[in-house]
Amino acid sequence: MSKCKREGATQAPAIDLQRIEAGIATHPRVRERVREVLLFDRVLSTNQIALQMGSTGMPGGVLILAEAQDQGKGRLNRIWVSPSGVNIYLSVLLRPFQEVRDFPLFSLAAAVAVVQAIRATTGLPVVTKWPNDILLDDRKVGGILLETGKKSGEVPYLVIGAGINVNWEENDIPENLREHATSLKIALGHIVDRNRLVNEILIALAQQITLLDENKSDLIIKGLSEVCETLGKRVKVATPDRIYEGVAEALSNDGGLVLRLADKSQRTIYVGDVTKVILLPPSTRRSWGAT
Ligand code: BT5
Repeated sequence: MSKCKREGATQAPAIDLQRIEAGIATHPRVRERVREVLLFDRVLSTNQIALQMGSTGMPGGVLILAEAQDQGKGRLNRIWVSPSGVNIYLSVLLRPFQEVRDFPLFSLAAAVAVVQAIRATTGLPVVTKWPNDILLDDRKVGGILLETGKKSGEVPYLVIGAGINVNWEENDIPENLREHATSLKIALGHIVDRNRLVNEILIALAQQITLLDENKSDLIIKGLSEVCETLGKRVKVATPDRIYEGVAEALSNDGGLVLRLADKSQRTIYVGDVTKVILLPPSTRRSWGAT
């Protein structure tokens, strides 16, 4: 037992390759999608490994799992904090037949799948924040990172990465994240079986990808709209060029966030970070900072 382990803390069981493979084998739809699973103790980033495999011509259908990441990636070169033995870090390498312009739909499909899987495993009311956050009690419990690549003459590849804070203890979350991050265990008060959750994610992901293959992305958008806490809220969206403020009215059929701006015009945004706008009482509203 490690010296720094807190008294009374119960250790989460390790990720078990055999259990994950057995779970895959029992679901024909998952079996069709995932033909190989690789489990690592520690990697720089599961996405990076899957991207490397893609770049060397490896066929799709590989699932990479790791117990820890030293350089877990978020979007836009951000870091995904990835401590060992408590959370889920997974990446799936795919070679979809869809056009590259439709690849972003896979990120939405993954967000719906992760929400469904967490709800099915824990009953917790997790939601999404557009575009890729998984939230619980208004804090981030997971995130999705979609990356793509193409070697000339080959089918483009796509990597769906998901990080989920499963059994992270509150005291182990770095201070700068503590206010904004949580874990399933913190909410439930007990350990969650990561092996079961990984298998539930794969089942839900296979279902969502089947919808994409059947040209039913409208059902993914509908599913995402039902669990997307951003909709109906007054928000600020920081895009690479500027900040927009408006009411998040809907998701477009290609997964953009449709904003109603102050001048009543509509704008659909595809890349950005959302923050909610807290409406101040009318007396103070005039001094509210413009963007
Ligand atoms: C994401 O980025 O939310 C995508 C995270 C994807 C991580 C997975 S893990 C498996 C696979 N392999 C990888 O290398 N990555 C994927 P973004 O929306 O940019 O959010 C990043 C921000 O979330 C950071 O800047 C922090 O503020 C915060 N953050 C970092 N680690 C966190 C954590 N473990 N839990 C909650 N928030 C975190």
